[in-house]
Amino acid sequence: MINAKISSIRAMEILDSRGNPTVRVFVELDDGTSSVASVPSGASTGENEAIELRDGDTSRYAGKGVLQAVANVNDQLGPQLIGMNVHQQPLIDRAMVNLDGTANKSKLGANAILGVSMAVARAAALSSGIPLYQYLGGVGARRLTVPCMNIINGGEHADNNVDIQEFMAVPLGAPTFREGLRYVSETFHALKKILQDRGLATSVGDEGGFAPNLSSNEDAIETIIQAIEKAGYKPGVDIAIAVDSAANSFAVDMQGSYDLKWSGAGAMQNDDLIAMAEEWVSKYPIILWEDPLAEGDWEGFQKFTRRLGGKIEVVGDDNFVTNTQYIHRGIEEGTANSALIKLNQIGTVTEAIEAVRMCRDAGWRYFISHRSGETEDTFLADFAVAMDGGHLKTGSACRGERISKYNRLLEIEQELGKEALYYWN
Ligand code: 2PG
Ligand code: MG
Repeated sequence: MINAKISSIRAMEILDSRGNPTVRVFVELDDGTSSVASVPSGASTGENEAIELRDGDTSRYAGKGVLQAVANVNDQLGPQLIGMNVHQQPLIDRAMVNLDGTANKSKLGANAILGVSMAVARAAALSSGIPLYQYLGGVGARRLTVPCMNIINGGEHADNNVDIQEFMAVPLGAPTFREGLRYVSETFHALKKILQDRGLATSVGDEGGFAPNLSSNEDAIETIIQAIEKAGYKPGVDIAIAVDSAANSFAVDMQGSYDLKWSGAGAMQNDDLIAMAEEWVSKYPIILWEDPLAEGDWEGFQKFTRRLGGKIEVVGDDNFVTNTQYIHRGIEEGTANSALIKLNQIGTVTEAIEAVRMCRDAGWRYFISHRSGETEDTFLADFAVAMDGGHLKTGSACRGERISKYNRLLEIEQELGKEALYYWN
């Protein structure tokens, strides 16, 4: 119904994929529609992310409880929003931002605010009788996303000796999303076999990628290339590679000094990391590199982009934190040519859309992303199609909280039928 009004907003504490508490929000409308949304949570976070409110009460979940955030939804956000037209997403999100009143949502919590924001968007879509991707993206939203599947995990997401956090297989040569997902899932299984044959661990990290101890960071790339071939695909043609260094996690001072501590490669300056990346990009079919340097190393990032930005997508995550203030600086300074988009880094659906708009207007790309701590909520899949960016990362072909997004994308593609688009650009 076009004028449906919010009649109830309630929250509860649930668990995320790491077994840590997170917020789930239920919204009801006066036309009988009800919706639910759950909030993700990161591990390798940027300094300027919107604040995830945690109770700090060490007698529960080692201080990670979210009962205060839940109470903030029930007692503060809900009462403020009841009676509002559910279709006025920007107005609703603005009202929450104003009620919080801080620059980083630290008073009410970005987890509280985002839960409401997502549940409101979903309720509006349900009430209108149109799919969420179309509600958020309009009737032209029909481009599926290339799934950048994170098949080797390292850094803060695993307990192995790999410094680089994510190595992703990117099925850019597939004709459809469904086929792309098959290409990289088969590669994931081929990789498992290769690791088994080498006597390496096939246990997985937080995002479902394997987390073996390897002889070096580069070994991860070479092993993935073997897996692509073993699965019957051509590296660089059918499947390319994307990397997220999450360099904050091995930065010494955030200003250009690094210590590749897990692999034992040791101290490096930003120039060394850039030289390493240049060598890899010349040798391997790498098409995207996220957070090659730490969030405070703006100069290093700029140098990296000058050297490699013409060849690959250079994505800022921890430095931009889905915040137009920092993305704007990045655009001005040529820090990157793409921004990672994570809903909970900024805390409302409207502001995440603003970040996407800023990227588009600047001729940048944007890369839609899950968090390492996720739930079974599939909001991200619809959001990615709505934003029309063409690629997303949502983990490996393993772990239900990752698969739920892939399965939702399969549904969307099926629903769109012949009108579905799929391509890398
Ligand atoms: C990242 C993310 C998601 P986290 O660094 O890009 O893959 O990890 O959610 O731990 O910040
Ligand atoms: Mg990242």
